[in-house]
Amino acid sequence: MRYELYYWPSIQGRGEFVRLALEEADADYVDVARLPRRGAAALMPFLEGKSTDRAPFAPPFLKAGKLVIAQTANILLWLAPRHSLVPKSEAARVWAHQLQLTISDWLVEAHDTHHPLGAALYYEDQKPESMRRAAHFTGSRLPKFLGYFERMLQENPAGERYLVGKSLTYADLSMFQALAGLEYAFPRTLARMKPAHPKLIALRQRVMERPRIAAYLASPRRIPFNPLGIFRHYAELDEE
Ligand SMILES: N[C@@H](CCC(=O)N[C@@H](CS)C(=O)NCC(=O)O)C(=O)O
Repeated sequence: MRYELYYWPSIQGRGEFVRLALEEADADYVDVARLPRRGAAALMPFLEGKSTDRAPFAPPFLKAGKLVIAQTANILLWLAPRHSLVPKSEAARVWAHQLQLTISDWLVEAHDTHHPLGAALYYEDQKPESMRRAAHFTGSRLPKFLGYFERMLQENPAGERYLVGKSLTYADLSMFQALAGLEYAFPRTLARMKPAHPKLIALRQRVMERPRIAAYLASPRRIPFNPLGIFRHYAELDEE
C-alpha cells in the first residue's frame, strides 16, 4: 500500500517523527503537500471534513487506504507493528507508546520556549515571556526529560542500546529527532548536558548511522531545521 503523509510542506515539525518511521521501514509513501503544485492546500479537504468523516484536528495525518489517522503518537502506534518497528508483546507496545507520548509532551515544551503566550503571536511580540520560559526549560525541564530518558536506557532489561527491548523501535527514532532538534535550538545548553547523558548520545549516533536513516538525512527529503519550525534557534534563548 502507498501511504499518503499530510503535513505542512516547509518544516520538519511533527511530520518528521512519522517520516523517520516510514523511511526506516522503507515504506512506500508520498509526502503529499510537497508534491509539485499541491502545497498546504492539499491538507484542507481533510481538516475541513470534506475528505473524511473522521477529520483530523491538525496535521500530521496519514492516509492508509481508507483510513485517515492523526495524532503523531497514534500514527506511530498504528504504523509500527506493520513494519517491525516495535516488538510484538502488548507490554512493549504500550511502553513504546508511553515513551512517544512523553516525547510529545517534551516537544510542546520545546515549542513553548519561543511561543509561551501562543502560536498566534509572533516571537518578537512575546520575547520577555520567551526568555523566562526558555530559562525554565533549559534549567529545569530539559534536565528532567533528558535524565528520565537516560535512565530508561540504563534500566532497559534487554540492554542499553535501545529504549524498548533489544532492537530499534520508533521510540528510538523519535528520541533521535528530539535530540537533533534540541541541539539545533539550544546548542550551548546541549553541549553542556551531553557528558551527563552518554547513553542517549550513543543512541542518537546509532540511529543516525542506520543505512536508511543516513540515506534519508543526506537526501533532499530531509528539510533542514529552520526558523519556522517547532525547534527554533534564537541565540538569546540558549543559555550562556
Ligand atoms: N497532538 C498533535 C498536535 C498536532 C499539532 O499541533 N500540529 C500542528 C503542526 S505540528 C498544527 O498544525 N496545529 C494547528 C492547530 O493546533 O491549530 C500531534 O502530536 O500530532
